[in-house]
Amino acid sequence: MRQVDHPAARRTAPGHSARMARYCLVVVPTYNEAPNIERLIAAILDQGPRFDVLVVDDGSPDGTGDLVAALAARTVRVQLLRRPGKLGLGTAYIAGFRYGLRAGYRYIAEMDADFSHQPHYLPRLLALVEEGADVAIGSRNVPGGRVENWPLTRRLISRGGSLYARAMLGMPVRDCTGGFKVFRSEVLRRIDLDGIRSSGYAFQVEMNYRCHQAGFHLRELPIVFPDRVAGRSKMSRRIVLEAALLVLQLRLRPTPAVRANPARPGHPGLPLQARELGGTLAERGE
Ligand SMILES: Nc1nc2c(ncn2[C@@H]2O[C@H](COP(=O)(O)OP(=O)(O)OP(=O)(O)O)[C@@H](O)[C@H]2O)c(=O)[nH]1
Ligand SMILES: [Mg+2]
Repeated sequence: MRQVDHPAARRTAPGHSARMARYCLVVVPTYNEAPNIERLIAAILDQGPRFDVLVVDDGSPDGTGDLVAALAARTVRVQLLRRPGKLGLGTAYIAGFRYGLRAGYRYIAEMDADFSHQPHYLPRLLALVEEGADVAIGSRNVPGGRVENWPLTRRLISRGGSLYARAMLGMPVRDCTGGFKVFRSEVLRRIDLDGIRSSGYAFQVEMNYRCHQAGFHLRELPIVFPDRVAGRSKMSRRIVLEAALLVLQLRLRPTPAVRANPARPGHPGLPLQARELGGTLAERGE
């Protein structure tokens, strides 16, 4: 099976010039998303030539990785990062972000594979960062945004969790736990990704917090968020608890939001460092 982890090596493929090289990479973490993934990738590519897709698959037993590998063999716009087992959502995002930085993408997006994050919002999220925001967040909790087909308990956990995180951490974000976002690459270079240990909802809260602390401008786009259409949820009580504890931890012991930058003091962006961008997943213990 082909593992595609050096897209730059294939950039000279015939027909490649028609696409907009390395503009926005959409990182999609997957674990057992075979019923969704092909349709999702097609829908993302349909949003226009500015969007490429990177699937970060954790050895899904249902063959998700093989489905993506077949698509990746046909177009450079689809890329696949395979990890040997279920290593967690947080490290999957980080591996995807590093991959996008290494490949030189200008914008890096993240979204779930289950169609709760609808691909047609991607151009509008991208427009927000093109127009000056540093991070654009697909939000269920601003006017015009909503969740569809979720049971009351799940709505309460989601809404309550966002209110709690916002109040405790003073973040100007109404949907703190959502994972449908577009970042300016500079933001991901500047944030200390090595310092992020959390997964699941906690990962989203921590990223928002660090971005806000670092002075980046976060904007929310109202989205309609339907429940997943196929496949199984990986949500658990543990994930909710992890997020609740993380908020307390950040409140009590705020950690530096950004990496030190002796080379360019006072500059909002950091030069790419060979160690960070060249390290393999194995070296990083993933
Ligand atoms: N690579 C990787 N992806 C994961 C892992 N856990 C979950 N995912 C993916 O992360 C995305 C979000 O997971 P979901 O199960 O949809 O979690 P959720 O959106 O909070 O829960 P539902 O609303 O019930 O779907 C999906 O695309 C999953 O396939 C993991 O350990 N590794
Ligand atoms: Mg989901």
